Amino acid sequence: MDVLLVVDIQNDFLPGGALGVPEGDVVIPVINRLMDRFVLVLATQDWHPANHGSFAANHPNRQPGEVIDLNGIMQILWPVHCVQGSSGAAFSTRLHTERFAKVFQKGIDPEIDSYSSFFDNARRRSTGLIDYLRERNVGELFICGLATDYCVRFSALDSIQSGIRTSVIEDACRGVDLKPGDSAAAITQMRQVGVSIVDSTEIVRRMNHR
Ligand code: VGL
Ligand code: ZN
Repeated sequence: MDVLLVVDIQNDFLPGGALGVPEGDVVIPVINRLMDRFVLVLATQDWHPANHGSFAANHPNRQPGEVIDLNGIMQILWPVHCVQGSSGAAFSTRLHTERFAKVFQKGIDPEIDSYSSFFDNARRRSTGLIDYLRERNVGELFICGLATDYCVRFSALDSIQSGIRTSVIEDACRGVDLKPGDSAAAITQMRQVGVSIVDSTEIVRRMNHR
């Protein structure tokens, strides 16, 4: 079975949000259209406690964008975002969330960040997504959402590494681009390890002909 994974379409990642991704909102109608084409749609939600170690505000004299060592792992510091239960952590109301069969939350442990939908950044704790996909005999995983250079990228890399056929729907993703070109580099890296980079129109067309 083909599965669509919708990554982090939360208010804080949309323009005007705490960690607003440029043009992040334009992917919402694209994703709504895509969801019509999949029998199984899954989602992820960045879901941090207020004391999360990835927040610059939780480290004295640190600013967003700076890099620190967080329990042995390189950590980019972010503005406070996606705090559990806050409106910023909620999915956009424009998104057809009623199509989500299950939501996998990540970034819950204050000691470690989790960009990937599968594992935390130290690959210690699983979100349960890999078992869920294997139990349902996933054929191919199609990934879309925010942000291309973080959660989409690390999810696609873990998916491929787990032996799952993986596509990233490029026009249904947008990146943070902390450094200009980060998203383009992420696309190149994903392609190099065997991720198919596809366009939503291609998917919608392909599925129409089955
Ligand atoms: C993300 C930065 C921090 C993402 C999450 O969803 O790509 N980026 N937390
Ligand atoms: Zn986060």
